[in-house]
Amino acid sequence: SPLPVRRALISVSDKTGLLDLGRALVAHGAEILSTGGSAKALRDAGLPVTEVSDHTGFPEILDGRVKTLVPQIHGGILGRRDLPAHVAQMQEHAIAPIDLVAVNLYPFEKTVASGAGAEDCIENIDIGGPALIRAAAKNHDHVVVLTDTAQYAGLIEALGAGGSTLVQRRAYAGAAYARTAAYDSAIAAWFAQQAQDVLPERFTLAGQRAEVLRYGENPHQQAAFYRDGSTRPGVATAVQVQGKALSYNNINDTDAAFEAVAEFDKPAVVIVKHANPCGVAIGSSLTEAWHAALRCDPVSAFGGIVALNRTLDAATAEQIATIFTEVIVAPDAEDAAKDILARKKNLRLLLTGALPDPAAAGVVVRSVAGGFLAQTRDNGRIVPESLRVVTKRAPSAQEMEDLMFAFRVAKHVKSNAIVYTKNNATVGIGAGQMSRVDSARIAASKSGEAAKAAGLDAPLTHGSVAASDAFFPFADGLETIVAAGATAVIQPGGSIRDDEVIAAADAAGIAMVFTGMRHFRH
Ligand code: 93A
Repeated sequence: SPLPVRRALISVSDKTGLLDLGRALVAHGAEILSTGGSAKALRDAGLPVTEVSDHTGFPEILDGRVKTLVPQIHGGILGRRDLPAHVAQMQEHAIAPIDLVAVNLYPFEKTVASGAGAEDCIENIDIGGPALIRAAAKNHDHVVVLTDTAQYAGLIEALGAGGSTLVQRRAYAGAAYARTAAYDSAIAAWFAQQAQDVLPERFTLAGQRAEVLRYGENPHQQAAFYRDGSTRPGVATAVQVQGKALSYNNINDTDAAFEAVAEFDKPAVVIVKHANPCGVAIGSSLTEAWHAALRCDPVSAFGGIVALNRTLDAATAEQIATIFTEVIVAPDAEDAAKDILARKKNLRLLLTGALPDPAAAGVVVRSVAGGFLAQTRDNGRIVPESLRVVTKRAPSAQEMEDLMFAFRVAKHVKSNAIVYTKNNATVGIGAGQMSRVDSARIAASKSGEAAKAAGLDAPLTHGSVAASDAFFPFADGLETIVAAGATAVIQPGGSIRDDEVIAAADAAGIAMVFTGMRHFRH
């Protein structure tokens, strides 16, 4: 017979669907117990809720590390309602039965994916959540366990029919153990990766000379290209289909362009000059992305490196061939595209076979006088969940998407980097300036030039969003962006003058989010 819910425990990090679930439980007469953040969200929506700490008489302690790890809670979940001894013990210890547990865990996987530091990752290892889930799943004869927001609708429907069925509870219990197993294996994988000594005490650079280059950055410098055996798809492993030999600068720029374009899932084009993007766009097709990327700064794009994240098609090849381009790099190219480019004898076409994984770990090295610096690759990637809105106005869904794009581009622009984007394309890029406010100004004025070239009167930055690769030390950089007409800004935050910068954003009525992650690139 269907099992009703008299008492439910809700403790969720992902609050999606929380209120719907809460309302349905209350409507069917259930008492809701809940932890800090979840309880607040329910209470704010006007739903009656009892804090777990009030229920147990034991406060949340150790910064929330111990919230639900108490006998009143675990006894309430694990007690067998069909065993008189269990029922008696629960009564003796004033343990009230809990019939439903809805938990989703601290976002460990997302925290790792965002490139957060070890301390942050460890703090996001949920202990109480898996314990609740495993307890409820074990006692699924008497308790429903929900571990996925997608399960709420099914449970709400069941409540309407008098309660959950055993078949349903078993299915949820199985899903619960699958979830905690996946969660723990993600944690184990993270530890395994941490344990690798990527920067050993003795570091030997080894490579095979693949090519003696005509010269280095300048004609009076000698140069050679070495491969280190890495299989990462990119300039070192690519097949050159046609064109002159690559130069030192070509290789460096191609690497920058291809690493940048691999960041995007949608069809994307990155045009690079002197190791900086001068146009980046995503679109529904490569042709669309190409035109949008070119519009950003057509003057600089002359003699540039073009990277694409899809098989190069004939239509796009035809368009790229209309302007002078040094290198085109893509995972692959259609035969018809190759035929079109074959007419341009000097143009190099590089095919890599695949895209590199931007999130993959790796080590990058650069030399200084008397030694070299090594660091792990900047594989940090922000995710929407890691962003914090700091202004009175929150970005719209569209602005949020644009901000994510802009920040991802900024990661590949030399510091100080300011990137304005609009409609999934950069409209102004300020790179490599010694002051952030100069980068903001240059990017805005470049955008004005691009607008003029396109025959438009309004600067393309009007109604754009802007990304900064690092925090604004003063409000002036932010004010420059506001003056350029941007409506939303994304930046790491963390300046001692964040308050001033936020106040300037609020005064202008724009939205701003903090990423908590910096993307310096020097
Ligand atoms: O820090 S914990 O491991 N210790 C606990 O006792 C505990 N109880 C629930 N994490 C714990 N939780 C987790 O808190 C849940 O799994 C859920 O992800 C989160 C909900 O917290 P809040 O309701 O305060 O937002």
